[in-house]
Amino acid sequence: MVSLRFLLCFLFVSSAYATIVSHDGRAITIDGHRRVLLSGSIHYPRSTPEMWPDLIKKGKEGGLDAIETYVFWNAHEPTRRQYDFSGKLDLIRFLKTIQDEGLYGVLRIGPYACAEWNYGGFPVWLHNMPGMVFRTTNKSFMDEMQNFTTMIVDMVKKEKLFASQGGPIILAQIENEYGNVMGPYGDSGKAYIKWCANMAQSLDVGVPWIMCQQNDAPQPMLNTCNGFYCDNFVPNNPNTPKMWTENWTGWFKQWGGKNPHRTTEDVAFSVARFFQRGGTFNNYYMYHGGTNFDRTAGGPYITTSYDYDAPLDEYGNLNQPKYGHLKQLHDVLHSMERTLTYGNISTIDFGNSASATIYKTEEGSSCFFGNGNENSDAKISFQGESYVIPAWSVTILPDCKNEAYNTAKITTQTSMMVKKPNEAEDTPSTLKWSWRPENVDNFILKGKGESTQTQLFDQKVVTNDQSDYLWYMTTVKFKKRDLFLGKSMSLRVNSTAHVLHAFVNGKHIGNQHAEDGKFNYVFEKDVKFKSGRNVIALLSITVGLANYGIFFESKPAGITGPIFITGRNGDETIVKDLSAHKWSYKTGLNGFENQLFRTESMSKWSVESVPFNRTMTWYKATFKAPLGNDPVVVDLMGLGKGAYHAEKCLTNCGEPTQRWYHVPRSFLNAEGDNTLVLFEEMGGNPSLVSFQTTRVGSVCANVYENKIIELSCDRKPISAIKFASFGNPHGNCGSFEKGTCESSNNTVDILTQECVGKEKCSIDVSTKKFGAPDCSGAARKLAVEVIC
Ligand SMILES: *[C@@H]1O[C@H](CO)[C@@H](O)[C@H](O)[C@H]1NC(C)=O
Ligand SMILES: *[C@@H]1O[C@H](CO)[C@@H](O)[C@H](O)[C@H]1NC(C)=O
Ligand SMILES: *[C@@H]1O[C@H](CO)[C@@H](O)[C@H](O)[C@H]1NC(C)=O
Ligand SMILES: *[C@@H]1O[C@H](CO)[C@@H](O)[C@H](O)[C@H]1NC(C)=O
Ligand SMILES: *[C@@H]1O[C@H](CO)[C@@H](O)[C@H](O)[C@H]1NC(C)=O
Ligand SMILES: *[C@@H]1O[C@H](CO)[C@@H](O)[C@H](O)[C@H]1NC(C)=O
Ligand SMILES: CC(=O)N[C@H]1CO[C@H](CO)[C@@H](O)[C@@H]1O
Repeated sequence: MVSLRFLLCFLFVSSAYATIVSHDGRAITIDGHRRVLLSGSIHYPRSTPEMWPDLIKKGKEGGLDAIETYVFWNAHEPTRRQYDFSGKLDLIRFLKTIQDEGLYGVLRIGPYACAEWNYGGFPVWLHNMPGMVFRTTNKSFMDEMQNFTTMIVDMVKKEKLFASQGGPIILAQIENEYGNVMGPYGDSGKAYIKWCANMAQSLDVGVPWIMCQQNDAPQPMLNTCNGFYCDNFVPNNPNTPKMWTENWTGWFKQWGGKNPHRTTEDVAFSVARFFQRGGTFNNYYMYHGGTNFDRTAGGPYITTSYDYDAPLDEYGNLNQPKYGHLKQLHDVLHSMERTLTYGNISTIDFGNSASATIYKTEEGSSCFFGNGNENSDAKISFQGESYVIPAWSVTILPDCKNEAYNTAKITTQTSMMVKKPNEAEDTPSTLKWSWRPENVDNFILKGKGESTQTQLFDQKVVTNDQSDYLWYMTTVKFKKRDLFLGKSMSLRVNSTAHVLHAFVNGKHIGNQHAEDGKFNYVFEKDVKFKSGRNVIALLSITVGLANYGIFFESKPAGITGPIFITGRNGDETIVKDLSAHKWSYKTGLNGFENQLFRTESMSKWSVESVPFNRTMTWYKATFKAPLGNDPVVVDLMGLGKGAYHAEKCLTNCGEPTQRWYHVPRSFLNAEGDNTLVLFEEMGGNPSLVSFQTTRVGSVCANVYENKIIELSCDRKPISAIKFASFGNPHGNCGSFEKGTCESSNNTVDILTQECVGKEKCSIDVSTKKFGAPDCSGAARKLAVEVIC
């Protein structure tokens, strides 16, 4: 008896703890069962540990099975062999939060991440090691990559977080999108991929490894697809299931660029199409994009906001209807898991890009009707019934009879987010500012730095990426009788500085940055030099290091020259080549060095005549945290850096490219004072800066009859019905208008009774409730807008 009980106990323990993850040509299998897996990317350092449980819970409620993340090497190992896993870098805590929510994890170790992350996740010290070449068979690189990868795997194993140990992680990734760039690496690239595969395999994690965008991924690595559409993707081995590791839910935003948007219908179409064509694993890139805190944005010129138009917005709010429409899709796909992963597949081609795919098992069949034509609806007949499939859509019929879902028909509410002013008590509506200049005299007047070289260096080499700022300074002497003195002379700088400010003899002569996706540009300004000693000071600023491309690690940043002084006396002449002059270097700004942003900083600030439109200026204000729990943003309207350029401007001209910055609640003292410190490089007006909260302002729906629609103000009561019409209303959320036919019932009254005062209400859109207006036989719909 005793031994039997012991045995049972042992069996229980082993089965409860270890999960066997494998795969065949159809799907990932978990404990022997083929699975339909829906996964979403949430990068832990792009939110805070306080936000993680809510984000992951919303992922689960949105129908996800798994959360995927990269691991960010340069964040964890900022200095060689000195590690940081604290706060939002606490990878283990993030993985345990996934586990606590009962979801699976997908761990993309890389350690190359790309991800619009500074330098693609590579540490800059790695670049500065002698003879270093990234992502090829360079021994120094391979040693460092193996060292970091092994350390991450060991940490995760120690906490028993791989599924093989009873943990949540079902898949791991080595390298990342290497197939997109590997051509120029030649045979070394091929050898490197083999080495990556062997190295990963030797780490013995007990779950499959994936290699995305890698057509020659050696077995047993699984090659997978990334892109906006992956329905035509074919894995490189019949035993590899069709997996989509990056389905882009939107796109990232760049300084000077417009707000990226990918429609809900198109995201849903691409996913449904992927499953129609035999896909079984899909990951949304991103499910929550979040924020590039600190100096983590990649580049150059990627914004701090990494919202990505994802199903959860930057602050963690539901981005509706995207979130809800995809949740319904996930529920339908999960309900068909068995037929999708075990059914025999057959297709019917109806022509004009319309097709049906039937998944058939002994127990029953499931169908997809796809219409890949962007302009015309398809009318098809299937097993004696006729169906209309709207243009560019997929209809899903779990029983091959009844339409359960169509990607183009949204029955989820649209939420309009609003920003509200800070309502904290005794907070004046405007902030009270003090200021001080950045102390630049040593540089612009004296040209004095920390080290001197007779060469122009790449910024990465000098700063080790410890700062975005690097001064390059030199002195030039002219004699009274110098030919060009007093005539038209100019300073010409070939620059790869992301932003350049130039000073001559203490005077700011101009600034410039690269345009139109180019890396380099020529800065040229007329300058009056004096006889005797002249000081040239160039401040080079990085705005995120390159994160993608062939040999991207060696793309220059900073002022790599050449630098000339030219003169005009008839034809242009080069008066002096300064490239091999004595250059004095200084990393960083005084304000950062003196930690002006620390509350305990002793530096003097002035409250007198706070300047506007002044370059290189620090501003400081204290404020109270906004009341309540809504996410907090600071509105940097009025500040100068990153504003749209007039010549390229289409919308929001003169406004900053990114106006609002997320300030997570955990950064704030809920009671007492908080301090905001700003550094304005270009010149701006801080009097327009304010703190706000963001929340749902109004909610809309626009659905055909015989559907049920739920309206919710996200845990706040619905306060009024702004618009409602049942018939053929038109327009969009915020601008609905009545059509030519409308129910005579008072639709607004009906909805007021059902919804106002409630946090959510469910409306049965039927003629029984709203009456049956005569819309000449066309389907009737309800358009409604409620105020939260
Ligand atoms: C690669 O790594 C080795 C270190 O083993 C180094 O000495 C070598 O010069 C590196 N660079 C290239 C281009 O091979
Ligand atoms: C990484 O390298 C250091 C030496 O720099 C060594 O002590 C450590 O054991 C290595 N870690 C792994 C996991 O190989
Ligand atoms: C699926 O295909 C196999 C092989 O052609 C066949 O033996 C089996 O009966 C089919 N199953 C169904 C449900 O049609
Ligand atoms: C300087 O930049 C200009 C314009 O980009 C380019 O034509 C020129 O070749 C550059 N000079 C050098 C030496 O790189
Ligand atoms: C700011 O200063 C620049 C030149 O220093 C000037 O061209 C610009 O008009 C000023 N802007 C405002 C808003 O005063
Ligand atoms: C709406 O109108 C229909 C018929 O026109 C009527 O039967 C129904 O009771 C009305 N409903 C309400 C709530 O007024
Ligand atoms: C493979 C793929 O779908 N690439 C797309 C990535 O996104 C860019 C920008 O939107 C598209 O132009 C590419 O076609």
